[in-house]
Amino acid sequence: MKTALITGISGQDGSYLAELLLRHQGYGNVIGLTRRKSNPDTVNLKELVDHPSTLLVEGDLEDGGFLSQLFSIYKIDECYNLAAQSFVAYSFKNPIGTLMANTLGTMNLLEAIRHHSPETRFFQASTSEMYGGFHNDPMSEKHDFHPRSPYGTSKLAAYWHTVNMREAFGLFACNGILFNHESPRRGSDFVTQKIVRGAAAYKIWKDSGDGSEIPLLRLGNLEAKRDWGDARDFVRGMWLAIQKDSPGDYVLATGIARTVREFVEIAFRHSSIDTQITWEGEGEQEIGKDPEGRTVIAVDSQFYRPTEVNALLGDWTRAREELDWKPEISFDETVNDMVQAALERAG
Ligand code: NAP
Ligand code: G4F
Repeated sequence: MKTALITGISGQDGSYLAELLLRHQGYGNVIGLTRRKSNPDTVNLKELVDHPSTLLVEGDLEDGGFLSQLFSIYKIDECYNLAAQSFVAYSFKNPIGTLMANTLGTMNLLEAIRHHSPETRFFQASTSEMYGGFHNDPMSEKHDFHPRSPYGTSKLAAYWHTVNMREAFGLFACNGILFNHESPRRGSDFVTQKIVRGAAAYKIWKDSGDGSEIPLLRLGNLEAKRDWGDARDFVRGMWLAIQKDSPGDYVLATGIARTVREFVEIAFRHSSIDTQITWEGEGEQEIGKDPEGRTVIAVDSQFYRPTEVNALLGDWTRAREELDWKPEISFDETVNDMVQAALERAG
């Protein structure tokens, strides 16, 4: 039975991937890399902490010596590198920290594999942010990269390092070029989670009728377009990529893009919230109102980015043809699950 190492197991993708490997693919062991916290938040790890085949190991991707030790002690068949400083907006505030985790961290892992466990198969969580949004047609593995944030540049270096380790030393090292993917486990800073939690807070405020101040959802660029898939589909694609006879790089996407504005309208229209948003004003003055004319959404320039990726749309033909992968969870199901989870959390 196989042993997998998942970095970033406490994150959205890491936790779903661990559950997939243990529940559906019969892995003997999943080793999860976690960082020590003074107040551990194991919400994503609920099903994993007590699982007899899960081993949570405390450590940091930036500690190359620790990673080498890990690969010397355990026989690891597959390594999924999902750990990252993954928030694009924060990468402008902390570019060096972002590079340390995302680029140096990936290089540390690949060095540990190269020197201590060259048979380990390696999957790198690369990103559609590497494209920068300059292409008008759906982006495939053949399109050029032009990152627009320190996050994007850090991930691009890690992408090419992964390719180089494959070409230079014959490692089984593959990249998933992942377009945005969401779920109830999405981190609270990302726009979709912010929106569904905002919608849930509005609904609870409306139902309470207690005369308190209406919760205001502050957002940045409403026109940005993203190709939003579901994390539970994407972790299956990661697993399929590492099962191939030979390593390759694969776009995982849905091929449908929507604006942030559309996401807001859809989330608030959800049957549990049942609110039609109408818009007034323009740019930084724009607001969204509920049917009673109350301001529910305000555009706030603090959420604009110094450089924006305006639109991302993926072409996942190669993943369909070579991995037999396809997105199975519809956009509506993802939004529905996220709204329900946000309501439960807020309630
Ligand atoms: P996430 O929820 O933000 O999780 C990131 C994980 O990385 C967390 O477990 C975090 O640990 C861990 N981490 C951060 N820095 C670390 C370090 N220096 N050492 C060890 N662990 C560290 O991210 P996600 O949405 O699951 O995404 C998974 C991967 O896919 C990331 O690499 C991301 O960049 C990439 N990606 C995601 C998307 C998407 O739409 N979700 C799209 C393209 C690419 P803590 O819990 O301690 O913070
Ligand atoms: O949800 P976001 O922060 O995700 P973003 O920047 O697309 O990055 C995510 O997807 C990447 C793949 O393409 C991953 F590599 C990365 O790790 C991460 O998972 O923002 C989406 C869009 C942006 O255009 C942003 O400017 O929403 C816009 N936006 C508008 N208002 C906002 C907000 N984003 C955030 N986070 N918060 C806002 O209030």
